[in-house]
Amino acid sequence: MMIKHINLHVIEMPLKQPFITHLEKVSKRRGIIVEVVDETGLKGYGEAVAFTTPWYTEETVQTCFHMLKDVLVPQLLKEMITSPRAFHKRFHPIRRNHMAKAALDMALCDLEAKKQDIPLWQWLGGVNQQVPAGVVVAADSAEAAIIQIHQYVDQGYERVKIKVSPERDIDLLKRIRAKFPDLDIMADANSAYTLEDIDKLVALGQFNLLMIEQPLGVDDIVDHAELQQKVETPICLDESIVTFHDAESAIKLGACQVMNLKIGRVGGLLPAKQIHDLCLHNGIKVWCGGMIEFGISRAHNLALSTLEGFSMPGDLSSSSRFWEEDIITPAIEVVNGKVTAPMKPGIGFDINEKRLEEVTVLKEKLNR
Ligand code: OSB
Ligand code: MG
Repeated sequence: MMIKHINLHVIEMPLKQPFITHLEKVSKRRGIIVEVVDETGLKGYGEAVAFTTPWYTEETVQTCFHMLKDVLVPQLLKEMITSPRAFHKRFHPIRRNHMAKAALDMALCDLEAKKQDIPLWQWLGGVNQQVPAGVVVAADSAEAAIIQIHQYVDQGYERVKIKVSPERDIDLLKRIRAKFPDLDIMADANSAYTLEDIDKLVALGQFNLLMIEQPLGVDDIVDHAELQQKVETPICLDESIVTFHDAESAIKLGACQVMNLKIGRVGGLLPAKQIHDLCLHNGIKVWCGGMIEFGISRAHNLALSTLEGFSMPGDLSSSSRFWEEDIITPAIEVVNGKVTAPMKPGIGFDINEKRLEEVTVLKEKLNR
């Protein structure tokens, strides 16, 4: 197999409602769809999940576009790299830029599974075809959050994640818990606290949360280990886990009981699977995190979430949670609280070509 060309589609879509955290208000989403085409015409798809500004990690749409167009894709085409494993081996010396790398990793994994004529989730070694769905509420008031949660509970979601910060936590959770006493709720702080806030973090124990995600520094592991000694609520790490070594360090120090795995943050499906295997071996629970992404990345999240260690609902919601119309067909749909991984080869979803065209703001075709 040879790769003939690679298309980069920069796309942009408005969100149905703004996604509000203490760091950023996201009202429209830009991203890059990577389309790898081989000589037989088979196509593999990936997505770069960085935002337009570096509020979540240091990468942006622009840095991903640059890395893909000027660094990764030309080398890949020149050296005729086709397998995901060879890709990671070749680009290991290139530092970070995980979301750019992950976009190509996803596309190559999709292509490889299609070549073998099997679903991506089976190619990865997945076992659970039905994946429990969870949804994130990132509203600007308790009233708005409660209205959204009612809708999501009606739609069958099995877990709700609430964005919190020192300015908006105890009172918000008190009001939500009063309305939903038995709901599986977790909180995500996106690094809004420090160890100085210990009293507040201990107080979160009263809400019977499944976990608190990334309470402390984005690159911290040591303070989280200290915090986990002092709070009842299980700690989940998101931003802090970028490499396999980070995961090893977190486990060694007891910094968390749970990890959020995001394909983009860790540099691809293969690295995500390696961290998954490590967690499974060490009794750390994992679930798949979302990036307000489009259907391509969500389809990859779905495939990853079928692995044995994904024992709790991730940020896996219907396409309609964020989008009027997604770029894949069929759209991702939560039915009875679950999403079913498709039996078609590769990611198992087709491109909604008309919609992709409609939302593309820039297209770059890169040839051998
Ligand atoms: O911290 O998990 C996060 C979205 C963008 C950036 C960071 C995070 C999120 C989410 C997931 O919370 C939202 C989703 O895609 O469902
Ligand atoms: Mg998070």
